[in-house]
Amino acid sequence: MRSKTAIRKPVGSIGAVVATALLAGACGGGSGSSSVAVEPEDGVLRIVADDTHDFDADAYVVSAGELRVDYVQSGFQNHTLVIEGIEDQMRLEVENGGRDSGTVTLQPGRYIIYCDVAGHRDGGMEARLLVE
Ligand SMILES: [Cu+2]
Repeated sequence: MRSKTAIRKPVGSIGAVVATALLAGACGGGSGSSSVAVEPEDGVLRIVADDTHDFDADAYVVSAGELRVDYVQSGFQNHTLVIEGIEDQMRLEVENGGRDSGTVTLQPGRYIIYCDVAGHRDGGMEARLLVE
């Protein structure tokens, strides 16, 4: 995990640029989401879903402890967001351009986030969540 320091903390600008770039490129379609790790901005981790059954990044990097997640659907379909193994702690649900947010408390480790709508995870709707 120590090698992660290079993309640590200048909270704000880097994440904003990455998120903007990902949104701008979101029409590329398919499973080709960026492998860039996205970090929270101002303590809020923003995750965007669309109608390609994919999240806006392959990996999200956050600090241990309480995390606020803001989940946005830029398309129309119904999607959820849960964390594997602790699905009971937080379940966000969006559709039709909407958003949902929630808070979860995380121990350090490697997690998988996914959408639990039938067939979506099998279609590639999962991503890594690294908690440092
Ligand atoms: Cu989904």
